Amino acid sequence: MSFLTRTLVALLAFTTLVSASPAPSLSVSKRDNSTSTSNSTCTTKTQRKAWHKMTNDEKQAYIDAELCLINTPATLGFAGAQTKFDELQYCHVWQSNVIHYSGQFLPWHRYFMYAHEYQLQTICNYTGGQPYWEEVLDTKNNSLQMADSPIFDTVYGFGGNGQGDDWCVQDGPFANMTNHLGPYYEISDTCLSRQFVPSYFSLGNQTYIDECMAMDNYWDAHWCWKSNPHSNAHLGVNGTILDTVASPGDPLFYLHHTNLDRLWWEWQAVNLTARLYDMSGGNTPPVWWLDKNYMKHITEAQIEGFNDPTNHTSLQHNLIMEGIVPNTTIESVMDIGNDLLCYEYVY
Ligand SMILES: [Cu+2]
Repeated sequence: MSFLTRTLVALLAFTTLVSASPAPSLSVSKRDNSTSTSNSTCTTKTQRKAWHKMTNDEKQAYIDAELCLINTPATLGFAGAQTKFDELQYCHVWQSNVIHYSGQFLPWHRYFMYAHEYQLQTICNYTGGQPYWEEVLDTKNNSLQMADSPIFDTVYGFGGNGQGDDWCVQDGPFANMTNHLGPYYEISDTCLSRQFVPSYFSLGNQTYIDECMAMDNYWDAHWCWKSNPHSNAHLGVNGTILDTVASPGDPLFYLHHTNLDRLWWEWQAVNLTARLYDMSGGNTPPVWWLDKNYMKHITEAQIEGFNDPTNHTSLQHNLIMEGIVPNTTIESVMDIGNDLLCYEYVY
């Protein structure tokens, strides 16, 4: 597949999500400012901050830790994975056919962000929390201010747009980095690429966030979150992060999905009684969707690994992390303030 073909395939996949977005609702729930959680004994929570509001020292510490993961040799023996950063990407590659278009979409990615944060802390001595990219700050008045975002700073950010025929990123801390996995399931060396499409970035604006906040059950909310607020950075940044299988090859992936996690948590926090453990959805995406995204068909072993016997996603559903962190259930990641996750979002 050529770069252009891959881009078109991925574009088609995300565009489907966008067009499948539910109709806007008129009522908007107010967010409960309390971030209190139930059954929690964790006391010192990891603080997750917006990149826009971090100090330069905090940003530098995160960038250094991410570069450390990128430069630390792999240990788990995954095919093609040369570094600890690659191992995380490998985990997403091989789970990609069950973690999108399914009930576990939000909880799996929540736990994946935790796994990344945990590795930064335990392997690379990072003492902060996983930052998030508060994308709505870059979409004021529905017009794109993406290129001006501090997220793309060439010193205290992730570098800017790609350049040249292959749209390789050539500035910033991750300039000329090599991905060893992808595109899709391939094992090959490629550059980190970005090819901004400014018009898509407005999908992260407040209108679309309000639309999702107005949903009153997990299925509707999850479908809404994964549509516009989720698609915005994948489509708008484009390149590596648009690859539905190998997207964690762009370090920005972790800031984008942590923002999505924050939005889901905000939605949960509006009504913890009803939403803290609200879960639903199917365990497996439709075959036509897998085919359209060039994803592998789901195996019996994968289905057995769910430990969730019907095709209705339950709290007992297993989240598979390939040994990077122990597998756990959806139930154990529903509350971000519990003993396992023990983090909070700082505004
Ligand atoms: Cu994903």
